[in-house]
Amino acid sequence: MTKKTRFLIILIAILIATAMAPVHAQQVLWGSPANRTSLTSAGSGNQLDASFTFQVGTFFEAGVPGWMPSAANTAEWADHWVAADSAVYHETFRAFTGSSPFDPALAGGQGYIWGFDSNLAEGEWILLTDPNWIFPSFETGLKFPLSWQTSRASTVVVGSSNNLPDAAYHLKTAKITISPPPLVPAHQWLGMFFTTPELIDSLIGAWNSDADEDGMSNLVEFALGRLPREARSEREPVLGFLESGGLEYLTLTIERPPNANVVYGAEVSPDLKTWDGGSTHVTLLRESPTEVVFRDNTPISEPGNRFMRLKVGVEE
Ligand SMILES: [Ca+2]
Repeated sequence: MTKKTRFLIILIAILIATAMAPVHAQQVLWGSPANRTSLTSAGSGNQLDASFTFQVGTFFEAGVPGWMPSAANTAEWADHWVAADSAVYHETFRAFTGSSPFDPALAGGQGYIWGFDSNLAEGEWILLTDPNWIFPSFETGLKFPLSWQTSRASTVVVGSSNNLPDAAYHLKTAKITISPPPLVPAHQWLGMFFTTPELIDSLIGAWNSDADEDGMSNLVEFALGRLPREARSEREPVLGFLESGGLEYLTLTIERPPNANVVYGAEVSPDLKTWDGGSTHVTLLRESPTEVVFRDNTPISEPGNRFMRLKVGVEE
């Protein structure tokens, strides 16, 4: 009896358009003070970690900034939100920091800092703002950066904050239900993990480079909700089997981050040479904000081997 070979290959596809930021425009430096304890709603001992993303941005209504978020309308936030910059929570420094380039579309908008657990369809959030946080207009003529720090925020829409030096925590997220997290734009995700010189280094910060040498490109790490600079064996695609009508088929299950604008596909092959995709060869069994499952249309009980591979695409 011939032993069936099951194999998985990661394939990448990239669609990228780049935009140049205007020179000399006013930046916003934003973040939180270092070495302060920040917690989830579970409280003491449950510190924020690298699964938390923070964004600076504003809420739009009918094409212009101005929509008002509240604890009562969290389900609508993601639809109104435009992120100017994204940052990952740094576990060692217990803080996050970012630099948002000037964007004329946001000029005059109320600035917010939104923190959220980026791999959950609904999870732990915090949203802070301050009356002084207004996205700059180029016309102001100011060239020096603005500074928006969570320690200076006067309003916390969900979650809580505390600035006393001996407080038990600085930031504390709140449990949010039935509300999707915001998208993390692909180029902002790269900027969360790589410096500007690294982004143009083809061995480190390019989409098809593998900075942590774990066998997955940065693009695949983005598509799977993994950390591109830490070779942790988590959130890997899983090959499985499904019995249907007395026949057994290969399946491929992807745990997807709910806030990445990624297109997922699967291809199948009898020999690792010829690959076929599309509905003739592969069935999309299930798709949810946190999972995608594909099935090979050819049963593994037929003569020969069957292989499946994941194909991901991202448009910037
Ligand atoms: Ca990698």
